[in-house]
Parts: sequence; C-alpha cells; structure tokens
Amino acid sequence: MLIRNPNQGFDHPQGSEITPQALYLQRRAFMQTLATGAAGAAMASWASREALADSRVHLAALKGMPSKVAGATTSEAQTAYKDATGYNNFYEFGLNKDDPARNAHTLKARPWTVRIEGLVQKPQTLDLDSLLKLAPMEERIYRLRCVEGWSMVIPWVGYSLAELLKKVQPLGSAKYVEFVTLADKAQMPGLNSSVLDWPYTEGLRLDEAMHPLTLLAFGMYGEVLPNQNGAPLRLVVPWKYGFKSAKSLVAIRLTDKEPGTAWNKAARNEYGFYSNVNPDVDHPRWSQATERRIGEGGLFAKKRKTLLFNGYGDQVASLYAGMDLKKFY
Ligand SMILES: Nc1nc2c(c(=O)[nH]1)N[C@H]1C(S)=C(S)[C@@H](COP(=O)(O)O)O[C@H]1N2
Ligand SMILES: [Mo]
Repeated sequence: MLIRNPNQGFDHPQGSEITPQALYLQRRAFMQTLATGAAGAAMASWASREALADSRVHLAALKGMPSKVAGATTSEAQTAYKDATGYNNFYEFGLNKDDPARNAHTLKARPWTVRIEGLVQKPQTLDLDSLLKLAPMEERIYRLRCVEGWSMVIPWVGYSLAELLKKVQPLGSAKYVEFVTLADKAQMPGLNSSVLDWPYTEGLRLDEAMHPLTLLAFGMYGEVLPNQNGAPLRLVVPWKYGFKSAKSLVAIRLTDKEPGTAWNKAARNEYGFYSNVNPDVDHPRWSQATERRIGEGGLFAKKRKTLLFNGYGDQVASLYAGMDLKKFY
C-alpha cells in the first residue's frame, strides 16, 4: 500500500513483503492516485502546484516506458527497491552503507536550484520546476557498478544531460564539465568527517557529458529520488564506477581544464579522472575482475564477471579510441 511520507511524497513498504506483483500493484495505485489528482496535497510538498502536472507526466507516468536512447535499458532483473534505497554510498550522510537511508531525511531537497556556469553562452540558475520541464523524461534501466565490487540494476527516470548542456550552449573553449554537489553542514552530518574535501565534486570530459547515455536523473522506480539516492537530481554515468555519478547537484561548470574530483584529490593513485569500469585495471585495494550483484544470494552467491565499460562498450568505446586505458584509469 501507499504510505504518505511528508518529506518525500510516497514511501514503499520496507522489507521482504516486496514482491514483483506487490510492486506492480503499488505502482498502479500510485499512478491512479495521480491521475485523479488526489495526490495533489502530498505532491505539493515535493513540487510547486504548477509543476505538479508536469511531474506527473515526467515521473510516474513514465514507469515502464522504453527509453529512446539505444542500449540504455537492460533487461536484467532490477535490484529490489529496499536494496537500492537501503545500501548506499552518500558520504555526506555517513560512511556506512545504511547511514544514508537513516540520516538523509535532513536533506531539504526542495526548493532547489542548480547553477550552470563557466564556459557557456548562456549561464543561468534553474530551479527544480524548470529543470523538470526542460526535456521529456525517459525511464532507463542501468547497471550501476561501484568500485568496491558490487553492482545494482536501477530503473532511473530522467533525461540526457546533453539536453541541459545544449540549452546553455557550451563555448568552443569548453572541454570539461565539473559537477558540484550540496555541502551544507546543517543538513549533512557527514561533513564533519574529513575523509573528503567537501563539497563532493566530479568531472567528465565534455564529449562524455554530452553522450546520450549520461543521465540527469530526477527519479527512480517511477518516483522522485529518495534523499539517500541523491534528491532532487543527480548524475548517472553508467559506464563509469558509481562514484562518478554525483548526487544532489547544485552546480554544473564548464571548464577548459580537467577539473579535480573529490576522490581524485583524496587518493590520486586509487581514483583516476576517467574511472571507466574496466575488469583489467584493478584498484590498488580491490580487484575489478568480478562483482557481486546486490540481492543475489548470500555470501556464497557466484560472482559475476565485470564487463569493460560496464557492458556499454558498443555505445561508448569510441570515446576512448587510441587511449591507453591503463594509463587513463
Ligand atoms: N554527493 C555524493 N555523490 C555520490 C556519492 C557520495 O558520497 N556523495 N557516492 C558515490 C558512490 S561511491 C556511489 S557507488 C553512488 C551510489 O549511488 P546509489 O546510492 O544511488 O546507489 O553514488 C555516488 N555519488
Ligand atoms: Mo561507489
């Protein structure tokens, strides 16, 4: 059943009661509620009244709709919602996998603005409603591979980052994109730790950022992003290790130089700028040859072979033609 959550709109039931059928019925109920407008009051906590109509179309109604981007959607079994929202890396809310789910309720995901700045023709600050309306959304089911050796399959809702970048018109001198995420001690207890130099930042080469697979995600499993997954919007770059997919973005900055990244600054020899998933290039502490799919059996479940570019090589290998992937790790 649907449970109203004042912070996030709707909550899923937790735990083992989630079966595919239960999820299906729950989603259908969610869509029906939206269709009758009865969810207006609940949704208002997330989006403004004007944005309501759009968010209905853009998120809930898109559940199960095919992505228009070739190769973006895998038919592999989706990770259970409780795992995708209960086993997270979001160091701003703590270092343990269950910390974000427990602590991220203090994140105030709305109102929210994102600055798009640097080497662009039209720098601007966009609020969430404008971002939601900026381009048609799609559902894309991506594998997400963490450098720690586990992976998930998550149905995201969003649109290609390229849609946003085209609107601001990158200058000819722009070669890279830096992503800056929220760093607010009042909302994020993890900022008291000095493991990373806050804010958490990431970066892509401009052609990587413009690649249609690179997703600006606003939702998952047909709903708005839970706080622990990077509400209200995040990056998802499916052929790179999970840490490239920065959560809770507040600025997108186009530059002419390769930007530093939070992990690269913390341990340069461990985390390169590119960080493409590659079974042949090990992390100093973790082999990258295999991975454990979260939710698949227990301790003795067979590991899966990790795929070059996380299996998205057909789409992205050409971006790295002629590059030594061991050197540019
Ligand atoms: N701002 C921010 N973004 C972040 C992180 C983080 O600690 N802070 N962790 C990254 C890592 S290591 C991974 S594996 C993914 C996890 O995303 P998920 O929790 O939605 O599965 O988020 C990435 N984005
Ligand atoms: Mo990760």
